[in-house]
Amino acid sequence: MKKNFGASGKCYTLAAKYIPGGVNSPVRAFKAVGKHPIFISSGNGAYIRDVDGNKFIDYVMSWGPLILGHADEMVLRRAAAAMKRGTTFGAPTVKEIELARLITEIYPSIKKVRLTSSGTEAAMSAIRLARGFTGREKILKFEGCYHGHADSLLVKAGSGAATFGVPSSKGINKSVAADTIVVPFNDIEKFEAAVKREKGNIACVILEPIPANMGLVLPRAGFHAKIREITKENGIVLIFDEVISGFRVALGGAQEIYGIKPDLTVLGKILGGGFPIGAFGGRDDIMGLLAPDGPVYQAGTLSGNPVAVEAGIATIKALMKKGTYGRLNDLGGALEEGIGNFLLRNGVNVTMKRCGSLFTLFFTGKRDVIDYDDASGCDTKAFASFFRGMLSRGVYLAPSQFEANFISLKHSFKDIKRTVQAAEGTIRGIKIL
Ligand code: HOZ
Repeated sequence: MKKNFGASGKCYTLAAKYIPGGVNSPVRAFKAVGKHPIFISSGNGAYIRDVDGNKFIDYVMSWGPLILGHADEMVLRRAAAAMKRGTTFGAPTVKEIELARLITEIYPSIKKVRLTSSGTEAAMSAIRLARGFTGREKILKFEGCYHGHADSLLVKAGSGAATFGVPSSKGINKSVAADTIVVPFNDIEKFEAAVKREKGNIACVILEPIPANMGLVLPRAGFHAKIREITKENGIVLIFDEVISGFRVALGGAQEIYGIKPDLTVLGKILGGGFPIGAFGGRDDIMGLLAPDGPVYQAGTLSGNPVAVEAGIATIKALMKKGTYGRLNDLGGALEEGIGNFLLRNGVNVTMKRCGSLFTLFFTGKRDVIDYDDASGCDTKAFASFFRGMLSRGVYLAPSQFEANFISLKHSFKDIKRTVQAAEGTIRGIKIL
């Protein structure tokens, strides 16, 4: 069980000389789990190997894109073929039409879609578009929801911002932050009151319909429907950020599950099959305001990159095959049942939240977790011990209490069983508040 992480430690020391914090995205630094990060050398299916030669069952899966697992043969083949034809042109390619058409067929709320290079860019552009469309300045988001790191969205944000206690980052002008209204997730009364108070000022409401950046939090019954109703009544653009939930909880994302039609949708992650991509799309009349058709500007050198587009098409087509979401749900169910039974038998105060192949274990004490306040009340020290214990047992989880974990189609029931055993062994040794 004892693993050697010496080579990763050396890499980290060297990386910190040249890269702030030694990483290119904060949550990767493992700071919240009291360890230096492991440096990855390769990935295959459900597994990764680090530079020390340790092998892990991976539940980070690059934070969501790898629903088909690492180095999926078909995605590699298609991406390699695309690369041979040239890696980028800064000009339209035929495959972009195919991906855009696929998206509009799978997401009936999306009539037109524009591709970007990341989810951050897509969310930022969707906000600008909503402001351009309504002529209003304020936006409303929910506490603990994360929509990338554009200024106006980095207010009470989840993910790494929550992990490191800077949910509202320094460097953001007060005037920008003042235009972002924040209300607790799952609290329809506070939402309604905020809309009433700001009557006529709110351009858009943006939410992760299934928040996965404060750990995984599930929406209360009827929450989305009420938001849809209120936004419609008040001429507010409703934006679903489905960067994580899109193609993950169902092919058509959370909007398919809950039967809601947002005005705009933000996509990313799985859409690029492991390559950088983002997208935003929605109603024809709103998307029609984008340059060059309209006055709202948005652009990008690598937008619609041909390699990412090809990998995305290959991934979506694989997901369209019968039984994929059933299998993902069965794997998630087996994990939940295995860990849940153990927690119950032993009276452990850990709550597991799951939606299909997404899950988080909250070290809560006895409470349920329905919003950011609940999540941030967790015993993060106990979580850190859990993380380290799992790592030493060969299971690589998201290194923060405020993130979700991802199961891929390459995970097997044997992997799940091993993970349950590792969790049992680890949790037994932890003191939880
Ligand atoms: N924002 C990602 C987690 N929700 C982290 C991205 C990364 O560190 O790769």
